[in-house]
Amino acid sequence: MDFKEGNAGSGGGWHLDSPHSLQFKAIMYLSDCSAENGPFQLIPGSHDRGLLLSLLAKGKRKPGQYRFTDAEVAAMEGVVNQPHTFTGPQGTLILADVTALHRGSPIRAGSRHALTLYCGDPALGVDY
Ligand SMILES: O=C(O)CCC(=O)C(=O)O
Repeated sequence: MDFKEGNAGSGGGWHLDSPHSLQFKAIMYLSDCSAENGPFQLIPGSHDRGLLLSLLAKGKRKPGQYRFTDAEVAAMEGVVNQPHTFTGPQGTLILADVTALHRGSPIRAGSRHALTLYCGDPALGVDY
């Protein structure tokens, strides 16, 4: 991905891939990744189903909602943790539970190259 004014980053903003079935992604940076060029971010603990239910109960998430604006994530303050940002040199491999809230952060400058492997259980209808 290259910098473009107003870009939402890889993955198109904050989302979770599924709250129902276990899924993870393996992301390898093919270029150095700093805070500027779109590092992967994940909110620790946000895979917790109890937490997702408490967000529903507090009206901070709609049933079936998988995508969240920055403002919606900011409004979750006190319910979810601060995002963790994964910067690293070319060759860094990230294994992420993407039932948690995550995104590639918006690219502020330059570009980011990465290889992503989507992993899930075909028995649960996740057939990548
Ligand atoms: O590439 C990234 O940093 C995250 C991508 C992502 O979450 C997606 O493609 O759904």
